Amino acid sequence: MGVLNVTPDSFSDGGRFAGIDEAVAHAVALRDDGAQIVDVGGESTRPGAARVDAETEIARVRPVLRELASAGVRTSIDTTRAVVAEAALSAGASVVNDVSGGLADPDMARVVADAGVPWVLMHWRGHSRTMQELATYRDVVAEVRTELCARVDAALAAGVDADRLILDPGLGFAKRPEHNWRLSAHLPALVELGFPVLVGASRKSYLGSLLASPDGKPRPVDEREFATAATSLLAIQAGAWGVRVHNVRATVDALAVLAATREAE
Ligand code: PMM
Repeated sequence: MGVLNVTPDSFSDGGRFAGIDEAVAHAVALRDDGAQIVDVGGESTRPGAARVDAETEIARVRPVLRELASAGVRTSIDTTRAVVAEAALSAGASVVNDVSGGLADPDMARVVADAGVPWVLMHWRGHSRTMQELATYRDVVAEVRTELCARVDAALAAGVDADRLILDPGLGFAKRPEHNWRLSAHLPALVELGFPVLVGASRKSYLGSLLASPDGKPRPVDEREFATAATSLLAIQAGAWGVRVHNVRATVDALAVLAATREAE
C-alpha cells in the first residue's frame, strides 16, 4: 500500500502533493513502483495535528480519487469519518482505511456494511491532539489485541462481513517507541487472530529516534527509507498481509529479497 497524503501538514510528506496534478502523478508513480493500492488521505493524523472539517477533507480527496479511478489505480480512503468514506467510495475508492477502527464515527460501520468493501480497523485510542497521553499500557500486545477484537465484534454486529476486515496495530498512534517495537516483535499475536494484518511503520518517529545522531537529533523523515524497508521485510516475514509505505520501490525491493529467499528454502 502506497501513501498519498493530500494534506498541507502530514508529518512525512505534508504539502508536497496538495495540487491535484501532483497528487495524481505521484499515485501513478507509486502504482508503477508496485503498490497494489494507493491510500489517499485528506486529514493529517500526525501526533498533535489539528482537525479539518469534513467538507475540506472531501474537497481534498474527491478530485484525486476520481482521476485515479479513471487512471485504473486502486485506492483506499484514509479517513475516520463516515461522510468522507461515503463520498470517497462514490468517487472510486474501493477500501476504507479507518485509523480509529470505527471508534471515531458511529456511522462508519453502516457505510462500510452497505458498500461491502474491505475495512482496515487500526488500533486507536483518541484523536491526534491527545493520543500520546493515552499511551499507557501494562502489556501493550495483549491490550492492543483485546481492543482490536472489540472493534471486530462491533463491526460484525453492525453487519460487516468478517472476510472484509483487515487489522492494523496502529504503530505510533497512542504508542511510545517501546510500544511500537514490542508490537512489531509480537506481530504473530495479531496475525493468529485470522484476519489480514496491515502494518504502517513507514518513516515514523520511532525510526527517527532509533537512527538519531550521536548528539540525539532524530534522523530526518526523508532519511528513514532503509529502516522502513527493513520494517516491511520483518512485518511480511512475521505474517503481515500488507505494509503501508511512502517509498514503494524500497519496500518492493526488500520483499523481492524475502520472496527469493523463501523460494530457495
Ligand atoms: N499511519 C498513518 C496514517 N494512516 N493507516 C493505517 N492503516 N496504518 C497506519 O499506521 C497509518 C495509517 C500516519 O502516517 P502518515 O502521516 O505518514 O500518513
